[in-house]
Amino acid sequence: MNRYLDCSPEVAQALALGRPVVALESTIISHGMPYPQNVETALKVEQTVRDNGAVPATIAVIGGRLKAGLTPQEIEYLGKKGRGVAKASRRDLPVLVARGDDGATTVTTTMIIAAMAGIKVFATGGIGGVHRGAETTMDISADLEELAKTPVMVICAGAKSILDLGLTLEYLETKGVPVIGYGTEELPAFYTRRSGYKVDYRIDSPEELAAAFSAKIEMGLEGGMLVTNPIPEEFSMDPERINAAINQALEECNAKGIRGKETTPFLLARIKDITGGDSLASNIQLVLNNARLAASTAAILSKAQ
Ligand code: PSU
Ligand code: MN
Repeated sequence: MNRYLDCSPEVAQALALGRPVVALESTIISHGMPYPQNVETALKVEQTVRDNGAVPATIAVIGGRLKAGLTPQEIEYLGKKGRGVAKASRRDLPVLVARGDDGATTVTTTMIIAAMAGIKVFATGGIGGVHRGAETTMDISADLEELAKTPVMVICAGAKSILDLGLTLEYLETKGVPVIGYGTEELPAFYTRRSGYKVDYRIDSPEELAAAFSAKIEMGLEGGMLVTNPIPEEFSMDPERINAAINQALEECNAKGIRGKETTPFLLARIKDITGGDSLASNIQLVLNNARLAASTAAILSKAQ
């Protein structure tokens, strides 16, 4: 264990005993949803992980410490401070840690810290990817590089069409990251179950997810695995309505000249406002759905140890 990492007592004990643990990210808390729904959701996601037989490890940087497992007070702090907490990607960790600052961890840094702690499964909402127009902006999320490098299974609801989904899949193919559809052959598009793009493989059970991930690790192939789990039908949104909101948010983003790490949080917040909060309700449900699958998969992986 490295000297910058603090596992909570519960997470440390579960890992020492080989019990299932599921990593959860904190950018979704500080930057992905408004207060107080962000805190309520983060606590509900933790409870869902517990109800399905695993220990939740919400990950963040607090006072320069890499934290795996937060107290409810720490979750409240990150949620209330919201965008006042730095969005921390791989490049941000050295200075944040050296200065003793706080950071909300993205998919990238949650994977990094999960791997340091020895956590294999991570549930979230959506991942970053290749942005539309990346051929000129070069805006490609560090999440894709991390999936190529770090051995963590990331369970998400696909990617939002704020991204170029086709280029995102091409990038993952180049980097050797398996893209799995859970119960589907089609890449889900976060708010909707369909995108028109195919995943690499369809897998229908947590057992098979665990087996594929174990095979990858045991063969010494570096990097993670991306599991895309479609939003439950009853919570999915009308594709025309959500795509109109996404297009409007993208136009505003371009008109305002927003760039770099601000792009994704800006788009997420605008989509929520334009849809009058309906997208937030869907967002919460898909995260809970991913937490359930992650807990079941982590339970199988820990039995196989
Ligand atoms: N996409 C979502 N919800 C999110 C994010 C992305 O649908 O909350 C967050 C995640 O933390 C992800 C990060 O890792 O945004 C990607 O940011 P960027 O595009 O700047 O790499
Ligand atoms: Mn970016």
